[in-house]
Amino acid sequence: MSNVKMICGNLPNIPWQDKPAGCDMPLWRYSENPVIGRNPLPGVARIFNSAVVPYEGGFIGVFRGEQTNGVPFIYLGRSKDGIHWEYDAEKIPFVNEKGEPFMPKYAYDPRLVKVEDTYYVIWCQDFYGASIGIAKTQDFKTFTRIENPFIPFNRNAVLFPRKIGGMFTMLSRPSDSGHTPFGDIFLSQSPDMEFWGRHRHVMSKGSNWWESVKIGGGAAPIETSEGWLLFYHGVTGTCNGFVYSIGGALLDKDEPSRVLHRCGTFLLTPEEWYEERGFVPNVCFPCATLQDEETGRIAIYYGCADSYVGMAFTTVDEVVSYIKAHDEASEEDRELGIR
Ligand code: BMA
Repeated sequence: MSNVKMICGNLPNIPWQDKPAGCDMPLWRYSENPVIGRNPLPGVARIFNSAVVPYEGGFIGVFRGEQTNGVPFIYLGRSKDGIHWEYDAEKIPFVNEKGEPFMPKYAYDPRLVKVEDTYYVIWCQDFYGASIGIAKTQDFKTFTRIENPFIPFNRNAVLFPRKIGGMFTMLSRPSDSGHTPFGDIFLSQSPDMEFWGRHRHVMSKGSNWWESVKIGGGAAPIETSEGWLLFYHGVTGTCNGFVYSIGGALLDKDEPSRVLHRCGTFLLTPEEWYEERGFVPNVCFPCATLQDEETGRIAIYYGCADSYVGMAFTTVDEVVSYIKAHDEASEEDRELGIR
């Protein structure tokens, strides 16, 4: 039993490995990483930055597949254990509300979040500039696109797993047309997943060096007795390019644009060959977690070097106490975020 309670239901078959002896960080990597290697299916050179949920006693996921023509798209995968995956050969066939084919030009960095009885796939796509696309499904057979939530430019949209104050709630990072040289996390709400407003600022790119260039939502926040636990990515710039690390924060339960605690150090940063070496070196990009209320276990899925998928583990007690012990939330982070 954990001291900090997650409100997420039990998942006894969560993928899991105990913390190795000698590890003094709050997250530890799966010893068999990466769990998805190169050329995972015909026509797809790399899978990374992908999201999974429990489904029908096993797991299902939406995977960023970089096709051999270089264009990213989203593929559906299924797994019995959350570690070994089988993919549909074809891209997810998105349709519009009339049931007609409606494919984005490209789609990347998908998240997958269940709210009430519906699963939402959220991704980055072209909407006369980079922005966010969303589709809903209840059976993982029909994926119906709904209205794009934001005008360009925007990235890293992450939906909360339940309505807050009766509203769907989403994090995102307004951005520019390129490889954004700036970026804070904002929050928006909607009564119906169509009209988005009540925009709030959540967190600024850090004064901490490891996240000094930009930050972006990662996995769907996990509801805990200490607030919403958010794993996000923080980016720094070096003379050899960006470095993406995983950070952690706790957001207020009822007003999640207020940051309660924000870890001043990264939770995980590129160290292993599959994180440091690849199509884009030095990238750890979290997109999903699985969690088990009973044991407090959390499994994190993260993209590695834009080439692989890796997994890392922690417990809610361990990560929450680490975030609190290294809390460096600023006054601005703690505000409601409206001016
Ligand atoms: C970001 C996104 C991610 C990618 C990262 C590193 O802007 O495009 O998909 O993992 O850059 O290349």
